[in-house]
Amino acid sequence: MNYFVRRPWDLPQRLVTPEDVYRQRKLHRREFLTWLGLATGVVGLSTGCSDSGGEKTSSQSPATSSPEVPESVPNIYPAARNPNFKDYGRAETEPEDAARYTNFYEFSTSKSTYKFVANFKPTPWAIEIGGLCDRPGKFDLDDLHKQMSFEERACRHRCVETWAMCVPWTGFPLRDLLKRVEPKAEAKYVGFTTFDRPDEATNMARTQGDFPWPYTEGLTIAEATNELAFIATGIYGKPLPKQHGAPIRLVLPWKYGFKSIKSIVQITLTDKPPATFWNTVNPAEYDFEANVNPTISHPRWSQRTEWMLGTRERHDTVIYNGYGEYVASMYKS
Ligand SMILES: Nc1nc2c(c(=O)[nH]1)N[C@H]1C(S)=C(S)[C@@H](COP(=O)(O)O)O[C@H]1N2
Ligand SMILES: [Mo]
Repeated sequence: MNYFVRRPWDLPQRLVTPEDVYRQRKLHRREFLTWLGLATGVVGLSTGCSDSGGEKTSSQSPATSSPEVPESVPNIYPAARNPNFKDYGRAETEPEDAARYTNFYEFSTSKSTYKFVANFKPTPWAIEIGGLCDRPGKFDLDDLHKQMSFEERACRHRCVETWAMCVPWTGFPLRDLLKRVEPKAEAKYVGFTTFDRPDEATNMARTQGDFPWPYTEGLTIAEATNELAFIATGIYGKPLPKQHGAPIRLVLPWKYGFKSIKSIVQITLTDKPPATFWNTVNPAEYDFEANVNPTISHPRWSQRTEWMLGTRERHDTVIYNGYGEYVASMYKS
């Protein structure tokens, strides 16, 4: 239901540029940023957005509606691009197109999650790593920024819903982090958990009991230590905007997007497959492995093709999202 109580600071709906209008106009990057500048507060002060299922937007800072840099920027930018992931084989997605169409259920079931992230506090941040390892510990993000070796990777991303994007992530291979806790030989799986803060994430608060919060994901140890499994703290040469999973997330370009868990607070090494969010919600539609595969239809739609954020260009979907040379050997049974 769309409802809102008009307060003096509420602006009429017509002052809010809806996404489809923005798309039709195909605004230039510069124009768009100007628009954002002019619109400071407009997006945030509006309520009852048409695509938000009646969710109310709280007051927002303009930074949350754009890919602009939040507060303090660690001096890891620009990170050198890894030559193995130099380009996409397709056009890069415009930062605004990626930032304005995101999945982050903790904040909203709409794609406009950037409108709902104002109360989320991604600093300070730490990740606890434990389970079957010899050196469990808590890793502060500020320390990781100093200690890890950062690189940039141009990666294709494919959501199970058939949208796709090509974006440059900044971060480090997941295996570089796992190495530091010295996994035991019995560790066969790696589980990941997102923050559990309903006070900062309204949809999480609203859907307690309906969804198995907090969001969780998992990989086999072989997948987690594959060169392609990446931890990102940045996108487009800047720290992650909140809606992209600030301040630290997973990037698994050969798997459907839901595996690439955002805003990670915990990593656990286990000997059994960990329960995962979407697989728990609907195992018939979302399997644990979830490798991109055009020949296996989702029960409700085909996976043969995909469309790019922004341009809406269609492409044939490729097995393992085109990353078979890195990962196919893991799935030969
Ligand atoms: N914690 C958390 N992580 C998440 C999600 C989510 O809802 N919550 N959505 C997933 C889905 S379905 C996709 S496609 C990607 C989207 O990443 P992006 O929104 O940064 O493009 O994040 C994944 N990680
Ligand atoms: Mo997704």
